[in-house]
Amino acid sequence: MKTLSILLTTVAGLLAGTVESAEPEPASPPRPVPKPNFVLFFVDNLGNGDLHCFNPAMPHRTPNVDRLAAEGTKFTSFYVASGVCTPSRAALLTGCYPRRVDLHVSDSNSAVLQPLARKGLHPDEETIADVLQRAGYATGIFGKWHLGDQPPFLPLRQGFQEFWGLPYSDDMTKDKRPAEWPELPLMRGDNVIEAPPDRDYLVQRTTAEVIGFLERNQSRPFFAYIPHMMPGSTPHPFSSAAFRGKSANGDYGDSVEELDWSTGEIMAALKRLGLDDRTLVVWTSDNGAVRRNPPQGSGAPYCGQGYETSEAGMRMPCVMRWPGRIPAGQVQDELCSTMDLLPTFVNLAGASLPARPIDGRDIRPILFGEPGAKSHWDEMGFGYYRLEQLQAVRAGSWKLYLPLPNKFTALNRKAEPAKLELFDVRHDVSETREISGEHPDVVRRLTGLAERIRAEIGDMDQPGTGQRGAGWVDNPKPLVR
Ligand SMILES: [Ca+2]
Repeated sequence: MKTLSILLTTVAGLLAGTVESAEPEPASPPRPVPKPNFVLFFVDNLGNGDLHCFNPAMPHRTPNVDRLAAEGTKFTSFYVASGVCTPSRAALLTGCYPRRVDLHVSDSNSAVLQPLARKGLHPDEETIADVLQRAGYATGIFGKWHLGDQPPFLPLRQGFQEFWGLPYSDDMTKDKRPAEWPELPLMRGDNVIEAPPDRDYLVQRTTAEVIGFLERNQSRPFFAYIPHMMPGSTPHPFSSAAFRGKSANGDYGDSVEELDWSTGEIMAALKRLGLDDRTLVVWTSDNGAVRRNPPQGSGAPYCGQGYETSEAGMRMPCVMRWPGRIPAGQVQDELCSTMDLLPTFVNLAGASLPARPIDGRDIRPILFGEPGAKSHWDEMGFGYYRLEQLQAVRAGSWKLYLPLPNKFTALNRKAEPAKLELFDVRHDVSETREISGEHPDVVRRLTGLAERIRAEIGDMDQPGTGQRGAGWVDNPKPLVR
């Protein structure tokens, strides 16, 4: 009876609507935008100059990433939160400075976690996978984890429903420390399935695993995190037989060309499944290309190399594609960071932010190219850390290198005095003109921002008020005997 009466009322309302056509139509509420899928490529040790779309002079070829850039937006002031693997990955997944979650240094005070580290990302930290899984997403990681290899720290404890890949870097092999380290473990879920795997085929197999995940989850929203293991940390990056010797840039170029192939295969799978227009694809790297002699990767046009707080170390090539939402063929130079992805994905997915403070902010207006969209980092300052040391800060166009009596110039904490320097890294991207003398007001403002970051996140021996602890275990055990 109740149903009938509602129906009658509705019919009456509709009839009334047709007669009163002179009345303006009530504004219909905005149609809810369907939740996008997220596909996040996070390759290892690849510099800004290593993609043709960011550096046409690079001899190896990247047509598939170039196509993503043509169909999406290139981000030219996109930063990772550290120049090395573990802290950079911690920041990406938690939206926090590495030092906030205590992964800026390892258990042995070195730059990255090594096999059997006692430390890992605290299981209580909420990752992108945690927040998206709670919002109904399927979550999978395919590639390199590197946030702790002990059972409480593995990906399935951090919001991922599926894991295929390595718990740490592919160069952490038994031969380096035969008495302590196990054979390189390839894992599915919590289990080691091979040790050691043939590293030539890691990119190919990762690609197949990703495509299987997309096919299995095509009818629900998903988050595919693809931290490819290449080009990685060895002087001779690996690639499969189909790519070996095919590039004009040696082993390094071969491996980048295979990463590009992988991108093309995954995009083709999204198209085949009819998902590519409802998928936000992000393609970037965990830190800049490292120094090799002769040189391999490139940070062009920036100064420096991977592992540092230089622009080449932390300013990454980044492409984002989402047809109809992210403008095609555009270049976006607002300052963004991997730390912004978590809160941005949260809002796109209708998910909830982590309970504890994070450093990134929702950058949807920047992604969508809205006129006048500004970076929150311009107000807060973006801090460049190396190990436990705050070395520089950027806001707007300006990058201030802090005056430091003992600036770490290497990962082993070799240090030397460094003077204050100011560069306009938006217009002078190669940092050719030091201009602190011309802009004392800018120096003062950025110095103040550095003090705020230092107070909250910490610096050297000074703890920050916002720091939280990492996870620890007492008796780490090898994943394979
Ligand atoms: Ca790395």
